[in-house]
Amino acid sequence: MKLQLISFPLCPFVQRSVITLKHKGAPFELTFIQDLENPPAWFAKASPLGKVPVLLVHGKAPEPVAVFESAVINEYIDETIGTPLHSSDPLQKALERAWIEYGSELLGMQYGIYTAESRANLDSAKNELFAALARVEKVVSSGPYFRGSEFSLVDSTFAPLFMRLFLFKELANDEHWEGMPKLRAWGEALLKLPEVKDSVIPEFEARMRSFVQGLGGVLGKSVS
Ligand SMILES: N[C@@H](CCC(=O)N[C@@H](CS)C(=O)NCC(=O)O)C(=O)O
Repeated sequence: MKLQLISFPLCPFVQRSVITLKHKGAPFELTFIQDLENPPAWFAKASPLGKVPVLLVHGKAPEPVAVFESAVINEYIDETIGTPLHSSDPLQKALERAWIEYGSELLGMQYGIYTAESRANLDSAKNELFAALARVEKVVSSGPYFRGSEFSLVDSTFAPLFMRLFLFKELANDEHWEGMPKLRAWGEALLKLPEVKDSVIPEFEARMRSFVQGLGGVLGKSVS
């Protein structure tokens, strides 16, 4: 069985699956779609919503099976490769799935920060995201990972968010962090992991900065 992950260079959702695959030490091939607005026909066929990630599972059948949605891809990887990261306790598993869903909402809020067109809108977008993060501060363990000493799928889900938050000085140095010491320590621990460091393209930081500048919002104007 060969695994082929369909990616877009800066996508945080794809990054979650790359982290999970790398954490598991699973071999996989990464295929980039460079223009998501004009994707190749095979991609439109494989991805019902036209979104990445898609995991193509090449098995015995002539055509690969296309699994879509990052959270579902991660659970498939978790169930089929190595030691399970999801808890075997149904209640703990349900809670972790819920925080994974929550993490996806936070990525949407982060995008609102990139696109805010005035200082007032940027401040309000930042306040919204940090208020949402404050709820995570209440449930995250005292470290190093979300659940405690064991890495879980919540960790692969949140690492791309932290990577982007710490990239922009305005967000990394925001005063809200002072009230969220566990969250900050969690993010810093995640970003030290090799599977997280190696989950992006080598020119990630420069491309991310120029992507945000290209969006034309206030944050992009403050990025050098
Ligand atoms: N819920 C999806 C979200 C994936 C997503 O939004 N991917 C973006 C790139 S980061 C995408 O493919 N956008 C293309 C589009 O919306 O047409 C997941 O978790 O996999």
